[in-house]
Amino acid sequence: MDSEPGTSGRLVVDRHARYICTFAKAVDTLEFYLTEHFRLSGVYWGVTALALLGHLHNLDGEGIVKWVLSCQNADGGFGGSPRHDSHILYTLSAVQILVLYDKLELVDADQVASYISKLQQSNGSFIGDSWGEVDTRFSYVALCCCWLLDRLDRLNVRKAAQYVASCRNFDGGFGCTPGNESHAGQVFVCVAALHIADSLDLLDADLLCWLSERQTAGGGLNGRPEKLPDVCYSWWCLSALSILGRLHWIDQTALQDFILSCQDEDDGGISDRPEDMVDVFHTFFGIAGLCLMGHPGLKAVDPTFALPLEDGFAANFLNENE
Ligand code: GRG
Ligand code: ZN
Repeated sequence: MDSEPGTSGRLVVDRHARYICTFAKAVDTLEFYLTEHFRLSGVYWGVTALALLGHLHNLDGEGIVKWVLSCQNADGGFGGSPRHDSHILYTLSAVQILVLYDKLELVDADQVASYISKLQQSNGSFIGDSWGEVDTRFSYVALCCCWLLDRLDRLNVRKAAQYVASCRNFDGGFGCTPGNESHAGQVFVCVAALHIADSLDLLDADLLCWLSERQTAGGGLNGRPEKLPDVCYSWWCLSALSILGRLHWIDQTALQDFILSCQDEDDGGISDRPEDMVDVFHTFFGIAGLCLMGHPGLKAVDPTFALPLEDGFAANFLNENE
């Protein structure tokens, strides 16, 4: 336990695990009702963070898997909660949670892949749901989901990659659609999408030194020029740098210190920046960022699929591309 004084400056693993478990069990709070529409992603952030902390056993996995399955709709996709309309984002969260618990066989992979393949447009892009928004986030999600389901052949992968490449800007970064401003979140989804599509040749890794410029004086990373640092960019930037073999572009000691300074050392959880309120999203991305930097006491994370590497699920994929 971390009950003794002097936790300052080190990761309070047990307290973060306790924070996530307490949050998962709090079903009568205002926050619980306000987050209903994206709960499936919230569960993915929570259970993946717990797995990376080595505490996955602290939650009722069987109950979680049953709840995930109850979010699936007749069209094959998943909604953010039971009886919510399907969206590609929650479909990926569902698939990731099932992979984490090694229960992917409980879904009909063809049905889920069919839902995703219908979202691909003639120019290779993807819409997120029946409302028609296009975003490179959805390109990544489609490729990631179909890869995890072993159904990549259900997509036009080359066209998907070409569309993603068409969202590349003069500064080397990527936006959500062609011509849109570069943002570190979009850089992650585009680099990871091109990785899955085996099309990293469509980007210029050295031009992506834009990512190294995201580190601010306090060690934290921001998502675009002139913006404040935020713990979640530790993931969005570092995962892309890790895929490109350029983690050394960042001062990792300074970034780890920044993430540690965003911990609630008493009650656990990590916030976006020092002194702010903690939340499960930043707790997950802070821990996952630390994992990418090999922080002691944490499991390794896959930068492309955002899942623990422990079970070696992606090992063959990574080896093929090295
Ligand atoms: C499996 C890890 C994983 C992701 C699934 C949803 C998704 C795919 C990716 C999201 C990528 C993305 C766009 C992340 C950025 C999120 C974020 C911090 C947005 C905030 O943007 P602004 O403009 O913040 O509000 P700044 O920091 O620019 O002020
Ligand atoms: Zn953030």
